[in-house]
Amino acid sequence: MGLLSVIKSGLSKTREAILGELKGIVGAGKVTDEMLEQLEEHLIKADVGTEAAFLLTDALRENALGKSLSQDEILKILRSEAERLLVDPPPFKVQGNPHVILIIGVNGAGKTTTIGKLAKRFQTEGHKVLIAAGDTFRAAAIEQLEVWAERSEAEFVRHQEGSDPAAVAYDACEAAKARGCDIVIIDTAGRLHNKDYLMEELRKVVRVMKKLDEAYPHDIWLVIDGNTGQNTISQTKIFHQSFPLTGLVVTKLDGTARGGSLLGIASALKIPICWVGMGERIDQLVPFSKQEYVDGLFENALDIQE
Ligand SMILES: Nc1nc2c(ncn2[C@@H]2O[C@H](COP(=O)(O)OP(=O)(O)O)[C@@H](O)[C@H]2O)c(=O)[nH]1
Ligand SMILES: [Mg+2]
Repeated sequence: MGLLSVIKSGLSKTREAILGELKGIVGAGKVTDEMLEQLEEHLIKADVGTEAAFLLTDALRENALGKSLSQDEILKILRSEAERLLVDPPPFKVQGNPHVILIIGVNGAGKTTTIGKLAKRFQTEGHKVLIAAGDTFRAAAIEQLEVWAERSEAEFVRHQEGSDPAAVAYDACEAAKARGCDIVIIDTAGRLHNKDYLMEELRKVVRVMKKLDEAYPHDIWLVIDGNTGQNTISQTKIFHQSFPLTGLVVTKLDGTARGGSLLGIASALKIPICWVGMGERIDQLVPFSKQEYVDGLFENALDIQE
């Protein structure tokens, strides 16, 4: 499956949630205040977030209030406002030798799966990747990552179940140098942002790595489950206060009707969405692109390109 089809089919439920009812609201006669109110309410229900819903509706108010526009013209205005709310992430660049990426997030968000997908992608691009089992809580978590290491043909570092994740991270960075790897990706146990001891454990991981190189980790990516919708925003803010996040990964956009939440996330947080998970398979992680995302939501351009 090509990239565009992955995005388009992944967003199908979200597209249905946003466009289905929306087409019933707009495009029947003049754009009125009442219609705009209905639209705003609908967008909030579709989990676009209150701020983004307001901004989208407002763009229509400014451009179209009192005018008779076709449905397509209205969708075009919404589409370009949606695109304006989003930012493209900076392209990924290896900044260190090795470049170290720490992956964090709550339980079940998709961290381990994302690491497998990233490892595969980076390996395919010609990098030599090492992944490290920093989730030492359960043996199963270590084994799960080991399977992804095999699939992606990445190097793998693990300690025993119950060992100190900071020691795993430290060893991983050293091993990467010894084995000539240029990217290290470190898995961590799922943690709630409101559990202090777990946050402290993560701080230690960062602190210990910095003993090797002050620049480590170059990236801290928070993985969030796309099903969580707007609820993820407060969670992300708290993580961001403790750890300077350099990017977000939003997973499970394929199974959810709440993929519009990316608009809310982007307008509420100044953290780039770097990757999106569009399925469980190894090739179903795609770099976030605002244009492809918006095309996926509003159909049009994708149909032409395919
Ligand atoms: N449909 C779908 N499932 C995903 C995606 N990413 C992860 N998952 C699934 O979510 C579940 C939890 O993933 P896991 O990587 O173990 O989460 P972790 O606890 O954060 O490490 C697994 O069943 C994954 O297959 C995705 O993009 N789409
Ligand atoms: Mg995991």
